[in-house]
Amino acid sequence: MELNTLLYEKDSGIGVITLNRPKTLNALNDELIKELSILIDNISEDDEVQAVIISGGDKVFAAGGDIAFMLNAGPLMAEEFIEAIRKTVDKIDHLDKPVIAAVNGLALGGGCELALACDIRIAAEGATFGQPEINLGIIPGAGGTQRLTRTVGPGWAKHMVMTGMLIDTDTAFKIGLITKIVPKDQLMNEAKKIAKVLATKSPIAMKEAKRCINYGMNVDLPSGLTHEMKSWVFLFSTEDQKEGMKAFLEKRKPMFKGI
Ligand code: CO8
Repeated sequence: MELNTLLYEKDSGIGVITLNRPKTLNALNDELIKELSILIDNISEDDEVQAVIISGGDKVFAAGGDIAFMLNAGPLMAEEFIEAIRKTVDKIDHLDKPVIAAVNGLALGGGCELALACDIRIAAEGATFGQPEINLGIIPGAGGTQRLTRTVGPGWAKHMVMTGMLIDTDTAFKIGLITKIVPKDQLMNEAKKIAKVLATKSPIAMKEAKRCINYGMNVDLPSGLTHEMKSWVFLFSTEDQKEGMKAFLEKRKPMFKGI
């Protein structure tokens, strides 16, 4: 697949996607969203990939939706654009493989929303997060009022979305937007280290864990617990469950096959 706005490499079961529109600080336009959508579909089908990292390279994660592209949009074009973005961001959220956002520099607007759709977010020292759409006369449209609220709670989500304030890594860590802060030159190493840990687990248990947590955020507790119980029972029909428990008792590392 030829890519103009993204870079993609595969290394030992880990797919690394890099946003690549440096002149606009990786602003997200329709071409990037289309390419990301197709790439996620391909990754979903690729059994060799067991964990995914999304980064924006050394300087910036993404400064948000492309403002120049959106300037003259009317409601119809805005709807078309945001639907494509929403479907793509949802694909990441629903991907049956774990996704890590490795954030360097700015993750603003759609950039922050893209990171929010990932399962694990880590950031380099000096990174900045925010939903500054209110300053442009709009609101977040790719999950910023929803995933952000579910991640950090309504207090911080309202503070960020309504004031448009930007927050540093210490604050992002404190409110649970990210789970790790690392030195700038260690960001990709750390992301790969986490991805490698994820890649050693049973892909089928990983898939169920992600599904249960995502499902549980959108339903009441009894429904979430029922869903979890069904997943738990289902895993006892897999070879990976037998292998995981057998390996523990035999004091060796499990060899999971995802079946
Ligand atoms: N869109 C288009 N171009 C951008 C964007 C952007 N979001 N951000 C920066 N650029 C461009 C600038 O226009 C500039 O271009 P040029 O060199 O041609 O003048 C270049 O990138 C460098 O930017 P600056 O000169 O402004 O760099 P600074 O370091 O001075 O400032 C900032 C960096 C603080 C990031 C500043 O550029 C800024 O405030 N950018 C806008 C941030 C913003 O408001 N983001 C939200 C956008 S709206 C949005 O995301 C909603 C979209 C919903 C879709 C979700 C998609 C997943």
